[in-house]
Amino acid sequence: MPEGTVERTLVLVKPDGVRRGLVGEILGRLERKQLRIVAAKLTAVSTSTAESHYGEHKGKPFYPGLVTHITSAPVFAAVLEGRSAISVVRAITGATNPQTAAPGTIRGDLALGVTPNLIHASDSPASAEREMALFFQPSELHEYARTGAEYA
Ligand code: IDP
Ligand code: MG
Repeated sequence: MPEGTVERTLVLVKPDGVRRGLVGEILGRLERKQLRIVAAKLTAVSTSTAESHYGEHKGKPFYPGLVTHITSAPVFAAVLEGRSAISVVRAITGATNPQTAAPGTIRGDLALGVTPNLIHASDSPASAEREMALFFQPSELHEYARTGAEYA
């Protein structure tokens, strides 16, 4: 049994991932790690939601471009659940800059730029709670058992 408590984390396939047709590839990598999709939807991100979601970056040089990017086309939002899901999804996501992200990670293998780096993944339990509430109502989160669930 892997260590760690069961956590939920917010994943966004960013507009570049949706427009490149990589939603299935990205979610598939997470599902194959036995993370459980407990919520998912294609949704437009309003400017106010983008500014709240990325509030910690307000004032940084890349912030305006980041808000423009995340609102430029729909995102595919999902909540993934599993043991140590927050750190496990961050590891599969890879480093922010795809030029230095490790091969085998989503960004290392597939991303083409720093702002359009395909995926957002929550970085702490507090961030996950805040970000999940921005994108999903409690009624949109589902409970079920996965079979063969190493990380369930
Ligand atoms: P993370 O997504 O790996 O957690 P953060 O530092 O939280 O990275 O930055 C949030 C997002 O802002 C990144 O995923 C990326 O899209 C964008 N970003 C971060 N740093 C830069 C930069 O130096 N140039 C352009 N975009 C950046
Ligand atoms: Mg971050």
